[in-house]
Order: sequence, then structure tokens, then C-alpha cells
Amino acid sequence: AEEHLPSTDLITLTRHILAEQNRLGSRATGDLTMLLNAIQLTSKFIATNVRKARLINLVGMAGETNVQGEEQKKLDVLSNDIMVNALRASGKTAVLVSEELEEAVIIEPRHKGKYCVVFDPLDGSSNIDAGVNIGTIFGIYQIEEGSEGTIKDVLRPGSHMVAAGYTMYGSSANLVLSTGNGVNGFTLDNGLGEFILTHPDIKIPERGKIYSFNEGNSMYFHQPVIDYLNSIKYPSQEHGKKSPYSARYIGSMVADVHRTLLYGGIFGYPDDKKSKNGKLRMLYEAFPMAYLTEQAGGMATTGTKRILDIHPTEIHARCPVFLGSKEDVKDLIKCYEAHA
Ligand code: AHM
Ligand code: MG
Repeated sequence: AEEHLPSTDLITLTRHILAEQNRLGSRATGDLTMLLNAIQLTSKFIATNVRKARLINLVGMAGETNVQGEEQKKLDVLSNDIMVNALRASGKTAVLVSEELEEAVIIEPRHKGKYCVVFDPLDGSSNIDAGVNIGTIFGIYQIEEGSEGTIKDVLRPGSHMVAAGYTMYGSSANLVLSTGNGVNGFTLDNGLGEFILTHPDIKIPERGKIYSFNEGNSMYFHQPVIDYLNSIKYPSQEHGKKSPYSARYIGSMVADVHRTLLYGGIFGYPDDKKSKNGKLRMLYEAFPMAYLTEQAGGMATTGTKRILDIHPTEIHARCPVFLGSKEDVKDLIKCYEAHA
């Protein structure tokens, strides 16, 4: 039998990022490398806290008191603090936007760098207390030429991002990253404390057979979405689809998108009769995930336009999201065109 020896040449995330930096040659200053190192540290730190959350009383609402009478921080508040502290300390950031903070953080001159990071420190909050997968989502912009770093530097289309990624805290911690040159996935080796390249050059299948929507909102959905869902649940021969799609919906965007990248299919959070712009946030949910999906060869749309082309006007703005396999997203777009 063939022997499987452990690899003695591990590609860690740090090694991968350095290789990316070297690929850019003299154009790269190493600042992005340092910033990505700070981000990977926050992911390890958050992963550790997620793992021991139940034991040290991190679940539940912020403001609760534990048996020792100490105030407990909710896991998402703690994750936010971890990220703000590490990103500021990296000396590479100028503006931070977090789902947890009403206002953008403008970094003081002493710590200022040239990057802006938009992030959701712990997405999938409804799943936290049940121990279901949750994750961190982030996107990175570079401040514009001559800018000191203001919110204008992040009120830009997602296509301007220089990198985006997420870390999923599941049965293992998985960090998926793109710096504009494809998508790579890393798994945290807890013994080493390093993210190891386990999913090189992720490419989303051209077509999948899974759909991922919160169909509990069906009564509010607009007609194009209803038509599309019917077409995959009751396929007709003329569409060339023979069997109906499977439904998978975790309710954690990171987990639902992670599965979509690996297995293919379509993830959707539409706008509907109740929520005019849907639920997901443009800057730190829709843009990073759209960026990764496109980098993996898939598509991301609002139904009528490419997500990465949208120009946000406020930092916490929302937009409808449909992303996944090219052929599946094209079918969805056709349903919108039929109603235009
Ligand atoms: P959150 O930022 O409050 O955690 O909400 C975002 C989450 C996404 O992870 C997920 O895709 C969506 O909300 C699920 O929403 P719903 O429960 O309405 O299906
Ligand atoms: Mg969120």
C-alpha cells in the first residue's frame, strides 16, 4: 500500500502572503503583508475564544454578570475589540469600519497606515449560542492618493478592494483569502498555531445543485425570486435541469458562502416587500463575499447589477445579494430580466 507521510514542506498563510508580496516585486512595500498578519492573529484569537465560549461564560447577552459578579462581554463585542486593537496596533490602517460600531474609527496619526479595513468581527450572531458555525468577514481598501484617511476612502465600490476574506469558526477554523489573484483556503493547525494551505486556488463549479435562501421569508419575496425558486424546485425538461435542487441554509453567511464556493450552487438574501434593501451589509458582508466569489470564477449580483460596482453612500448600507456558480446566477438574472 502507498504510504502517506506527513508533509515536511508546509505552506503557511504567512509564507503564502510573503510569496504574493514577492510576486509584486518592488511595487509591494510589505505593508499589506503586515496587515494580513495582524488579521490572521485576530482570527486565531477569536477562534480560541469561540472554542471556549461556553466554558468561560462568553455566550449570552453583553451586560450579563457571571457567577464571580464580573461583567461578561458578548462574544461579538469581544471579537470587535480584538480586531480594533490589533488593527490599530499594526500601524498599517487609517480607517476601520465594523458592524459593531456605529461610527468609523479614524486611526490617530501615531498609528496611521495606508489601509482601510471593513469587517464584521463575528457574523451569524443568531448561531453563536447554539454552537453552529460563525465567522469573521473582512475587506481591505487602500486610501486614495493624497488622502489622510476618511470615510470617503471606504465609500467606494467593492471592485476597489485590494483584498478580502473570511474566517469560518467551525469544526476547524478556515481562513479563505483573495488578494486579487485567485482564492486560497487555509485551515488552522491548532498544534502549530498556524493556518496551513489546504484549499489552493478554489474554483467554484460552473453549476451546482444546492440553493441557500431563507425561504421563511417567501411571503415577502418579489416575483423574480419566487419564479427562480420555483424553477429549481419544480424543474422542467426545457430548462435542461432534471432533478430539483437541494436546500441548505445555515443562517451564517460565512458558512453558507463557504459551502457555495466549494460545492457550487447559489446563495441568496434578496430584498423583499419588508426589507427594501435586503438584510446584508454592503461593505463588510456583500462586497468581500462578492469579491471572493468572482475571484473563484463565480458571479455576484443584486439581481439587476453587479454587486462590486455599487457605490455605497453610507458605511452600514445594505444590498440584496445573490452569489455562486456562474450558470446558476445567470438563471436568476434571467428571472429578473423577464420582469424588467
Ligand atoms: P448578523 O450580522 O446579525 O449576524 O446577521 C447576518 C446574518 C448572515 O450571516 C446570514 O446570512 C443572515 O444574517 C441570516 O439572516 P436570517 O436569519 O434572516 O436568515
Ligand atoms: Mg453580520
